[in-house]
Amino acid sequence: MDYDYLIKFLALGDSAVGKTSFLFQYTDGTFNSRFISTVGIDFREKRMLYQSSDRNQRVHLQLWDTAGQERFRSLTTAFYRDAMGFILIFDLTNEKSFLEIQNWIDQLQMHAYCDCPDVVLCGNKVDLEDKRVVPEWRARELAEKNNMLYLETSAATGQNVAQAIEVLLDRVMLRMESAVDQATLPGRKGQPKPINFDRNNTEESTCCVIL
Ligand code: G3D
Ligand code: MG
Repeated sequence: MDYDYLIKFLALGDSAVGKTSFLFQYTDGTFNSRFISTVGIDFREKRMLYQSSDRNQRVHLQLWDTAGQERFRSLTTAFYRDAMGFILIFDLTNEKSFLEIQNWIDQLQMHAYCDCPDVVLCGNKVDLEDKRVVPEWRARELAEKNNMLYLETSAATGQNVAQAIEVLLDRVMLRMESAVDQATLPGRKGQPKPINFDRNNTEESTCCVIL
C-alpha cells in the first residue's frame, strides 16, 4: 500500500442533479454527458498529497457514485456505511431536488458511521444562473442549521468543484488525525497505519469532533 490514508466519499442527491458529472469533472476535468451516461461504473479515484500540520500525507481518495440507484430510492445501508464524508448535491434550477435535501440528511443520519458525519452541500448547475430557482440564502440557511459546508458549483464549468472536495477533505482529515492521535497515545501498542475507515475501526475515533 503506497498511501497513508484511504478516504471514501459518497455523492448523494436526487437523480439528475449532476452527481456523476461532478465526480467526473473532479477526477478528469471534463464534462461530457453522453460519455458519462454510458460509463456505468460506480466510483472514481484520485491520489493526492495532503499537507497536514506537520507533514505531507499520501491520500488515496475514492469517490463513490450511486450508479443510478437513487432513481429507485433503493440505496441500502451498506451503501453509506464505509463513507467518511458526503457530497450532498441538489440542482439550483430544480426546487424539488432542494426540498429533498432534508430527506437525504435524514438518511445520512440514520445510516452513516456516526450521526453527525462531515457533509458538504453543493448547489450545482450554478452556470445556469438565469434558470436558478433556489436562492443562495435558503441553501446557506439549511446548511448552517445542519452543520454542513455550502458551495455553489458547476460540474459543467468546474466552478468550485475541487474546492468542495477540498473543504470536505479538510474536515475529514482533521477528524482522522485526531483519531490517529488517540490511537497512538503512550501505552497503546502499534504504529499509525493506513486507515480504511469502517465500522470495525471506529471504536477509538472521536465521533462528532467539534470544528
Ligand atoms: P446524476 O448523476 O445526479 O443523475 P448527471 O446527474 O451527472 O447524470 O447529470 C444530469 C444532467 O445534468 C446531465 O444532462 C448533465 O449534463 C447535466 N448537468 C450536470 N451538472 C451540470 C452543471 O453543473 N451544469 C449544467 N448546465 N448541466 C449539468 P443530460 O442532458 O445528459 O441529462
Ligand atoms: Mg449519475
